[in-house]
Amino acid sequence: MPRSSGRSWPTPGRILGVLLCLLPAAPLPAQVPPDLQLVEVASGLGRPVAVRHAGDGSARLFVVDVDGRIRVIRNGSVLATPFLAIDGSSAPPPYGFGLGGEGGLLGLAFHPQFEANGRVYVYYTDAQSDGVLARYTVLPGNPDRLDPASVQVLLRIDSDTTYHKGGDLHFGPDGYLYLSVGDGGGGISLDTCNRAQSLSPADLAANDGNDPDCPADAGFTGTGGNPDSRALQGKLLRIDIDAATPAGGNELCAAAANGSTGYAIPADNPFAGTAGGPGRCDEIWAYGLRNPYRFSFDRHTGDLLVGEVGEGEREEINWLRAGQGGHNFGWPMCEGSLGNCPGTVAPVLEYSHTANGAPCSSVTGGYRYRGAINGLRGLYVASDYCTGRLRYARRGSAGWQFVQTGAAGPFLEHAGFGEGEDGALYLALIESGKLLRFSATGQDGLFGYGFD
Ligand SMILES: [Ca+2]
Ligand SMILES: [Ca+2]
Ligand SMILES: [Ca+2]
Repeated sequence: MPRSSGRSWPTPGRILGVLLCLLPAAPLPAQVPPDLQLVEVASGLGRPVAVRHAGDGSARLFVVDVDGRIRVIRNGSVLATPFLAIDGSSAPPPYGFGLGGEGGLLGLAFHPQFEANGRVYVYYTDAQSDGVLARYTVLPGNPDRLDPASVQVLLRIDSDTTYHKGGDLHFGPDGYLYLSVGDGGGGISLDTCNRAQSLSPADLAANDGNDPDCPADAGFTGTGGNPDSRALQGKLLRIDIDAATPAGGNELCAAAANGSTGYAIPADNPFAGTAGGPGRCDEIWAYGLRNPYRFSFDRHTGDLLVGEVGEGEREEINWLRAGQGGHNFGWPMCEGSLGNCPGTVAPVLEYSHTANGAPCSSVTGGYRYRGAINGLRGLYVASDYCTGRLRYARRGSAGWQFVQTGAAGPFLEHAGFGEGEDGALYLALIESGKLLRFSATGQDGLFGYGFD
């Protein structure tokens, strides 16, 4: 990665559960199990950045290759035909699929009722580096393939650079779809277009005084894109994809010209309608983010943890309790706890770019572990794309704190995490195209996930 801060790709059983509920809660571990190891479970996965399960009891894993493929791992084998192959010819118009800078296929989420409706959501960048949220449906009779012809574009976000794309996608425990969007700043950038702090289109800077890159571009608006979508950058969005918004006046910043969208706004979004002030984009759940590249939900508590890639000083983890939105996480006035940003929400975890003598830093947000390894359960696991150092954190009476930092690992490899249906935790290696599983043979066993 050429910059120390931006993220850029290298060029090239129920009964047991009842019993467990009667037991006193185990204390969170103070450190990771001594026999914890990363075991390779698959290779030949392209350039993976995310891992998902379908929640349908199939135990399949789906690996997102940033180059536009989603590969299926079934019974330990990578299927020859991808779940989805999205490229310049198969992606819908106007601009297909693109791989500039930090772009590509970035996010994947399975509908909570996927087993019944076969619906899958992806987020990618097009050839103009603008963001696209699209829905696909599985081919009838073949749950290992998506039907390319089923594609429906739900939302497009104008962006002016190839950097700070965010792009992670998850359904929350509330059934709504959450999408992280970076500020679109170009490489090292202090977001002088004010995208991350913009709650309404009127808050966007007309020009940043250096480059004329703040206004919407004609290629986007000329193809039906909503210029107000620029105000969705540097945000976490929350939308209801099981409903639509009819034509008419509204405050949806990615609506079509007549106001309609293929999604609706949950009534308790912080800026739904005139909540929080008139004109503010209804899609916004939280804001003040630079590059919320990877985030996750804690499958037990429903809390949301966001890995926020910093600029030149700090990497941070932001925490939202289940069902709570409207947070301003401070960017660009603050980077981590550095800066002056009264009234904003500080990260719960952060580390310096010079920690452990690191040559560079770029946090890769992970998961709060809820798998079968007793000694790891309840710890939040993240890594760093530059240093390859795994970090483990616990939440105790004093709040969140790191309990262990791993040794330096492979450079530019740790690009994304994911959970299996059983709660197993996986790490994707983007350069070598491998998938690793967290394992600790001495501690796997009886007390499977479901107990905290
Ligand atoms: Ca654009
Ligand atoms: Ca509003
Ligand atoms: Ca922050």
